[in-house]
Amino acid sequence: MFKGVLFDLDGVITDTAEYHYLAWKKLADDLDISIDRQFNEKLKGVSREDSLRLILEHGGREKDFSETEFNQLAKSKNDNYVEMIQAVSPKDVYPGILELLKALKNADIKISLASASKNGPFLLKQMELTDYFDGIADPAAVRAGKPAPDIFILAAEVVGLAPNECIGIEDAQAGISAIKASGAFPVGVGSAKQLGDDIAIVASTAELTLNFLEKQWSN
Ligand code: B16
Ligand code: MG
Repeated sequence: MFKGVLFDLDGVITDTAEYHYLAWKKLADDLDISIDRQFNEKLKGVSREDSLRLILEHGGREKDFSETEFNQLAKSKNDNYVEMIQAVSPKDVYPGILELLKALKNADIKISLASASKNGPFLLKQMELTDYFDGIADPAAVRAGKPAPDIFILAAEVVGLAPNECIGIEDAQAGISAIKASGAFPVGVGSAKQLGDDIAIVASTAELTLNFLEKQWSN
């Protein structure tokens, strides 16, 4: 039996992806770079700085900004994003997630956060989920972001486990690659087309029950 579950946040616990998109879209518009929802798929699970790099490359403007300007652009996107997420509340928790967290707690299975977002702790607080988490991996403390395994390795470590004792849940391609590379057992939220046909996938978080996870683990 698995001893821990490592949760991605954006796209698994709640839908903040739309706010990230709107905040990046505003920044891109200001820079005369055109991005759409399809391009945004590439930014899911990717760190703030790497996302900005991808957007600037997409617009052919990767050489146009000094380091200070780059950092200002990243800050301006985040300021805008943080303003949007003040409205996040317990109502925004995806279906089935609260029930799953309760079931995991009852079964004495460790719960850890493996989000690339530096706003993760604030979002958990807004959704009143902080107390369910035994540990939170600090994305600022890892060298390489997803698809590198670091954040999942750290998420397991902060709850005293090895990745291969844990299930990792992700909605992004980069995140599934990170889980696989860490040695944890991947479960995807989304479609096989996006995430690959070689892993367990649910179309909705409502399907993420303890029973479902146990079945996948023992298969
Ligand atoms: P922040 P996750 C990721 O969260 C998002 O999917 C990604 O779009 C975002 O750029 C990244 O967090 C960094 O977020 O700017 O708030 O630090 O999916 O890993 O929970
Ligand atoms: Mg995600």
